Amino acid sequence: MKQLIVCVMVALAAIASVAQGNRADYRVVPLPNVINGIKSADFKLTDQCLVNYPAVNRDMERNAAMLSQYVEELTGIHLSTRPCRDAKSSVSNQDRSGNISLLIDSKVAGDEGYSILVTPRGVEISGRTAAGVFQGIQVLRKSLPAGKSMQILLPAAQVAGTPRFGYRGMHLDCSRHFFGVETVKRYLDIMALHGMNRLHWHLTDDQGWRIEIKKYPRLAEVGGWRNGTTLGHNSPVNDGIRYGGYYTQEEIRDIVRYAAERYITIIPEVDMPGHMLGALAAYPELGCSGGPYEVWGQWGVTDDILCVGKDHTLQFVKDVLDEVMELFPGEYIHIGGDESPRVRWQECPLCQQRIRDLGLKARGKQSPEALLQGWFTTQMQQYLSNHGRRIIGWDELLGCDIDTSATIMSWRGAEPGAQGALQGHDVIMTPVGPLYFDYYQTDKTWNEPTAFGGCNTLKKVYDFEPVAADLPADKRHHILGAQANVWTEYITCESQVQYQILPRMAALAEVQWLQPEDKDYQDFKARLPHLVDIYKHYGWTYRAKSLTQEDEDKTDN
Ligand code: TNX
Repeated sequence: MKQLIVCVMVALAAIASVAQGNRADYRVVPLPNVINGIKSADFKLTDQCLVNYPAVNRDMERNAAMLSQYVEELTGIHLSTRPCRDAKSSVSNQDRSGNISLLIDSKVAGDEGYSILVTPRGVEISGRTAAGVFQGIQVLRKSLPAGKSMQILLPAAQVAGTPRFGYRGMHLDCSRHFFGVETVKRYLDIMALHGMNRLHWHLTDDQGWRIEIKKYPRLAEVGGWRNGTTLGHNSPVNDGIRYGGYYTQEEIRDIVRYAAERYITIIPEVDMPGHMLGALAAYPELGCSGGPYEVWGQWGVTDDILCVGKDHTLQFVKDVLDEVMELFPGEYIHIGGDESPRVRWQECPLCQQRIRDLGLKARGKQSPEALLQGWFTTQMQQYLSNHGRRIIGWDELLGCDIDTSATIMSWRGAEPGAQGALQGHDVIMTPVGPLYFDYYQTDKTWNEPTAFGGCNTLKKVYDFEPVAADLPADKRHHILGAQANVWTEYITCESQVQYQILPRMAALAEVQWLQPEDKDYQDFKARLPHLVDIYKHYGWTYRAKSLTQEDEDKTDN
């Protein structure tokens, strides 16, 4: 009897939840450009619905499987997928009825634009490309109420969007702390949910070399391990615990594939000629003094960098780049170029000989050594360009006399980026303020996990404008987009990574997708809790205090 009563109560509760209406809400983050309600009945999403896709299209087949997986993860409703083949290799009207259909439609605006049409008869998610359809899938996914249900009502509407910027990035430093394959994949999942499409993967640095290079096995085996890590902000205390790890080439291929399935391109960074202690520890002959060197257990900038007076060093870098290019098919390779002190070069007979051979003479603010870095960078740029690739470098490269085919990542503020654009460089905006997500998200730091410093609040991220107001019209196209950087000196585990990025990634997503006139912080804050429900549903860590009004920092006002 008792059991029967419980069953009846459970059944009543289920009916009540459907009766209340488990309704989708298309006002997601980032906000679609168009949400036009249609006066008509809702579409009922149940496990009777199929996800149709054009049979001949492999990408659309995967999109369909992904949509089905998302819906099931969020709501428990299982949708089968179905390949369709009408005369135009698409989905016939008859097949569309009662179902969700994924469609390629050349009329949808933008390479990654999407259009969603919901009527009582069916749901259509269209894009000019499969990547656009995937963005539409993310919007539909985010519109669903998270939690078990039997039926979800989708209000009849036309919803559409196209991103403002083509480059919508996140960065992850896996050198200072190492994050395994599953963590990187989850990072990509989080990016996909936020409509982002570029992962800048920082793979090498003074504190650890993290990518297997077959020709130089010691890079990972020796350069991938340090004997201990300083505690706190370079305190005199070192934990003395051997720390490290690296990705095998097979793991990298797996991650690159996983990203591509989510329409995310990975841009690997091999930082040079500075931030190279990992490599120097493995192959000391690559440095000016010949070593010995140790993989660093502290943070900061070391004077020990690659010796570019030796031809051997150049050959080494080219060999490494050969393997990197094989692993990463995207157009861009990031070659760093930041924080590269030149004191070793000033003292190194081989580097000085190179300067003389090249006839490099101080020019204005540029020392011969700065020009030597420019020469080195240009060598690598040309090497990559001969292989059909382009370089990205940190904004220090602007002082090194490199040509405008290099794309500049503006990190020491937004001004270097604007300067770079004026000179004709393409630019990606990643200024420390407010796009360093390793910085604190509040000025009340006492209850926060240790961070690098700074104060990049949710609101500051939201208010960031990548294109300087006074940038001339004919230079504005050089600003390709924006990216947040996640340096991991003080970020030791996955939940801390997630805490630093969520919900700031949501604010960045609106910077990347919306036109400035369409942004509205209060409206964003009202839409954010639903996205956070999805974070919770997936068990991701986020900074809950950023959701409440009370926590807004005085620095915001
Ligand atoms: C500067 S951004 C660096 C990194 C540090 C970061 C800490 C850049 C090109 N270099 O090496 O990890 O600051 O926020």
